[in-house]
Amino acid sequence: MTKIYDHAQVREFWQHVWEQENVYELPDDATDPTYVLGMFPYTSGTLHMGHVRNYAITDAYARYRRMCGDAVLHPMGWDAFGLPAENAAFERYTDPETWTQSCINRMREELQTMGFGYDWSREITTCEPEYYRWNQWLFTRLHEAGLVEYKAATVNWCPDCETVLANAQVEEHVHDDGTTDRVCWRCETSVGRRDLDQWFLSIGEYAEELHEDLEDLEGWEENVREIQRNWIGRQEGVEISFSVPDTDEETVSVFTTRPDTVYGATYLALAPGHPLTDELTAKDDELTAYVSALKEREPSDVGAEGWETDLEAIHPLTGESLPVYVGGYVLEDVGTGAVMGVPAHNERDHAFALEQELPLQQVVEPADGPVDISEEAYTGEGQLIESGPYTRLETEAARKQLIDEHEAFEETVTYRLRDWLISRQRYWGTPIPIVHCEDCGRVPVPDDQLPVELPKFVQTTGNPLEAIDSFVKTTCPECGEPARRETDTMDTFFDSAWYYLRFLSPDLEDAPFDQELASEWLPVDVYVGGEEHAILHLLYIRFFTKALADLGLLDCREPVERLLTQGTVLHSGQKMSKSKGNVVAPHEYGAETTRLFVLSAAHPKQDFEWTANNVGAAYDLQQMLYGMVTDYLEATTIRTEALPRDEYVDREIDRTIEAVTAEFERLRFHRAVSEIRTLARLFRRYRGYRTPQENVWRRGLLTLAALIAPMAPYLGEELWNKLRGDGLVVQADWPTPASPVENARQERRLVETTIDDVRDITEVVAIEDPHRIEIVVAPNWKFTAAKRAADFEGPDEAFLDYVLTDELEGEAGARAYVTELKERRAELEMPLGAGREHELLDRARWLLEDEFGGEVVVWQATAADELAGKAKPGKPAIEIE
Ligand code: ANZ
Ligand code: ZN
Repeated sequence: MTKIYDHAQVREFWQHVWEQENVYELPDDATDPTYVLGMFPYTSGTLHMGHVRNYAITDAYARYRRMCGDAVLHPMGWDAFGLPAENAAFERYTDPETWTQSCINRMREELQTMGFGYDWSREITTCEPEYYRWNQWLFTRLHEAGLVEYKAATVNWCPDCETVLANAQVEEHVHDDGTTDRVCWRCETSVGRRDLDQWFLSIGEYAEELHEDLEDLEGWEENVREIQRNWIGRQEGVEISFSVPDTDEETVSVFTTRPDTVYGATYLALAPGHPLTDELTAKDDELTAYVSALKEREPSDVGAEGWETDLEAIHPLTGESLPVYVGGYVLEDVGTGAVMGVPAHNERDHAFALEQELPLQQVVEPADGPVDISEEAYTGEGQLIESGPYTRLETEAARKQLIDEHEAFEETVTYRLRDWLISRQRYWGTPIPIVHCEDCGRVPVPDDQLPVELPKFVQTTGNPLEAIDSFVKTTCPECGEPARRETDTMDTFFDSAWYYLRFLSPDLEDAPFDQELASEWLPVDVYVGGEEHAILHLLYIRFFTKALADLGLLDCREPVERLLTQGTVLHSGQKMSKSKGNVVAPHEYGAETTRLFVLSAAHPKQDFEWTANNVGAAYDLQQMLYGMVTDYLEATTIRTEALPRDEYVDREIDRTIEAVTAEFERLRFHRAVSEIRTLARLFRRYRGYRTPQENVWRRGLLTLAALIAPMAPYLGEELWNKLRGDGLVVQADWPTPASPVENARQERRLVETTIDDVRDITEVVAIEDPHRIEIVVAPNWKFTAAKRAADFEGPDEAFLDYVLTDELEGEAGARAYVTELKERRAELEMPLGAGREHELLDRARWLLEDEFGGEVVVWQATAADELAGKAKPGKPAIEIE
């Protein structure tokens, strides 16, 4: 029998068996399955280490829950639309569909090689009309619900590719003279800004709920919730309205978080895109040119540039007139798009005022005395000065009073979250199901005409859809006259915002998902993916869930109960990536070794470094387990009667089961692997020491096979099969302890510290070959004292009186021991008991004999013994000769 395990030789066999037995398929009538989901991959054509890590986690958890008896939904699909497929098609003279399909086939095979157990009967592919028709259907429902808007937006535009670019597709180019340029990632042409009519989803309407519900997402890591909170950017503040004579609106509202500084306002500034700015540009060509130049630039580059208008604003409290500017630093989509300038107390206003030579008016003084605001704004709290009737009030109190006393002050909440721009001027996405008709306007395509299918691809610059007449030219669904089809396609984040629902009923033909199943099977129990999705995807999926709930399609309002964002796999200190040339392919070290390694390397949230050494350790563990099983099968001498050391090893099996189970629940697979490794090493010693006992030996090996199976499934099956000859480990029950393990940790600690102590002593006194080691358990009275001490809950002063009973006081050294207990009070735990300690140490005797040689005896001290003074509960005395 060969003792080297090679998963490549057994892989196909087990895959075949799993398929025959249908072990991963979840029937539609399953009740309340555990839904385990990994973020489905973009179809780039190859699996990278980030995928392997992500899917190794979900697979291990799914397999574990299945062995625990749950019905498990663990599906896989393809995020198959997106610009790179168009580029790849362009370079390879093919079309995006053919290209994507070949990528999918490659990746599916890679996933199968890795041994991931998916319910492939539920596979979904977002670029197929069967899927994207439901994107269109959902778009239409959102449109009906008033959550879709068509409006002008300033976007990045590449004149050469003739398309909008996402911010992430704009690169910074540094010229030789140090100046920089924003260029297209594909053709390096300078990117401009353009105002274009675009489709938006009104995610802003859900800003409050998206913010509020983060509080209850206890299964999400706090850092992800915090990132979302910042992105939503909820801010409480006040709108103050200033009247601005000689304008259409007659007033301008500003948003501020510091209404208490209102007496320090020395000007008003409008964003370049503010409606009042528009009103002015209509009458002033010079201003128009100035404003459109400003809009071309990043607001952060604009510094303190501005334009003084002829308007004046009336201060609502003093009646003074203030100049009105168009300010490059004022953001159109923050607050109201207008600010009151308080240069003395706001840094950006300060810079603007210096540049524009506007006055500084200090109105807040810090508690510890006057400050000089000529160089720098004072932005802290304090006491009001020069503020009319509010002078001398604390800033906080002033804010309350101003809001209470003036109608021009209105409390409000603003959000940083912007509406979601879903238009892309690209081919490889879901066509937005709208027809532009001269008479009827923008008409949604009726449901019975969905899907609007993508026409055959053509090679062209710009958006291929615009070049395909047969696609563009259509008739209006309302009036039947000739009309134009919308040529924008959807952002692919739309596809992934609801894909988790499609897995419930992937073949359903009359709805995007089965509502009954949804109400029973959702939310997703565990969702795992890259931390880079903390904002966009994870916000969109939450938004969709809430919007669909409001449409009456869903009855849950959060998609994911427990979220894990896994860390990055590094190589030479950097994220593995093609462009850095530091990629290790998943199969380079063997698929199963790789998945076991990525699970064992670190806490799933932590980044870790790929090193060949550590991969070797994962390989060695597999070989060790395999070798142990073949060795067992070949063993000829067998012992049946049980000795104390067998009890010890048996108990270690229970402890390991308990520990591994807890680590699986916490998704801490690295700890699970190290528990398994520890037990395997113990078994190797047990076997090497003297003939093992048949039942314990066999139970240990079967347990190891079951515990490793979710992480190394081929190996798990091999071991299981060799040991049992029938049945599958994927379908086996998760092991449970044979006896209760409530004190397991404490017991293990007793044995470990005792062995450590023996080791220390032999080193300190340099005894190479001890011929006798005595382990002496503390006398009974010390256990009595330690128990009373652990029980006691009163104040420190009463401790001695309570613990030191009359009876105990009779023992020599009792007062000193109880005093010591009092000092360690915070860390005391209930002792195991003298009898139990004795029993445990006796069972562990063989470990000492094995390590140190000689004879080992364990006995309990009585009060009279010399060693009684040294021995304590949890810490026996040790005597070595
Ligand atoms: C007056 C004021 C006085 C402000 C003061 C601050 C301090 P932060 O600073 O992050 O809390 N603001 C409002 N709308 C803006 C816009 N559209 N573009 C740029 N800035 C804008 O954000 C709130 C502050 O940002 C607001 O409070 C406003 O300046 C500025 F001593 O108003 B403040
Ligand atoms: Zn029409």
